[in-house]
Amino acid sequence: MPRTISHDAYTPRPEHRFTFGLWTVGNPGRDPFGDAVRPVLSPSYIVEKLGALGAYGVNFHDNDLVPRDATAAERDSIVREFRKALGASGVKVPMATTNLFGDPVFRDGAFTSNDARVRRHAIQKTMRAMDLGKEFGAETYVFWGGREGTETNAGKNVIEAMKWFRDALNFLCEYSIAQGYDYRFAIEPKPNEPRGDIFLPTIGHALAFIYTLDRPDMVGLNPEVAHDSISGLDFSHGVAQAIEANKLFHIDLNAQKPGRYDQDHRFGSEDIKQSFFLVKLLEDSGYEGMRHFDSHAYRTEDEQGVWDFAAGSMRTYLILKEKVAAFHADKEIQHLLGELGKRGAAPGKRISYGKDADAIRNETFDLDAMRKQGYAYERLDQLTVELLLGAR
Ligand code: GLT
Ligand code: MN
Ligand code: MN
Repeated sequence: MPRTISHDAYTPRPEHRFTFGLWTVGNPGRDPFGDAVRPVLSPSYIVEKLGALGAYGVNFHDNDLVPRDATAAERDSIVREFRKALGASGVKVPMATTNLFGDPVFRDGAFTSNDARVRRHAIQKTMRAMDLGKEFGAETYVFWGGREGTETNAGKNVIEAMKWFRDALNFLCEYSIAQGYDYRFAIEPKPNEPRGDIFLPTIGHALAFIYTLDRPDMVGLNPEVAHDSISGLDFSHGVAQAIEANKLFHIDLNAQKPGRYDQDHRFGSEDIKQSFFLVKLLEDSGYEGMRHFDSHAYRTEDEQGVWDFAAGSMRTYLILKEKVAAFHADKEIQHLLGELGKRGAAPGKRISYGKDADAIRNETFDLDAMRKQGYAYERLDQLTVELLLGAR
């Protein structure tokens, strides 16, 4: 029986900036070991359903919308129909991207394939996909280099590959400017899968690479929860570093158990505390970008399970957002944070050589007292856990 949409404090609305990919809710459940378990949903139907659930937008790869072998006439009619569905539902297209991983031609990578013709084809495909995204007003353009990598280092010169990757992004930045597209490019790091090892595997690798580009200002990051969690990293640390560098252009939310394949589970379904600290970081930092759910329903599910998954992703985010407000309103938590704040502020929160050189050179420290004092993190963490468990 279809569930009715509940209207309460956790009802998603477009202003919450929740988005899904056509490939996420449209995921038919195919995996390396088994066939699809759900029928393919049309882009227009997906848009209608997402609009009804309160999502802000929908994102796509070129081939999620226009199949690889579509004729020009087919492309036009698909575009027309999709535009109609967007208009009727009010759903926006804030982000677009290119499928540079599905076609066998990309088996050795796209921008970093050892075959120069493949590299040029990847650039052409991306130019056309950028055109398509712009037809729907996309502002962010994601680069997930799923096939950029290796299984063996015997056949690839990674130093050369980095240069090819850079050339491609420089080229496409110029294309965006020349066309007046004004895209913001967002690189999405991932350590592995589908390649044995993927280039630019972490937020840090990607960040360093961005500053070697011709136009670093145009390029930022699209980090994904699952991709850092696969490697056992603390995702919110990477996101914080990206925010501090003004490079958080987009974010992919989902859930993942460390050390496994890329699970792309419903946001909040695995590590609640990590998810809470992530929502807290996004909300407290004033991040204004999209909250994109790059995840899909369990393979066990039928279509109803897909919409339960989508509604649940947004609902959990809003519940955690409320918990963030409760954290800020909790007197004991705030008292402990206040004490920490005092310690951090005296005798000066930030130092500089010009202002502090003499003072620090000659400062006398009460090391005995400093060595003895704890930080009360046990109590703070317990209070956080109690708050999340509903015991506060
Ligand atoms: C693919 C991948 C994701 C990327 C998408 C964008 S495609 O589903 O697993 O992490 O964000 O290309
Ligand atoms: Mn993923
Ligand atoms: Mn992703």
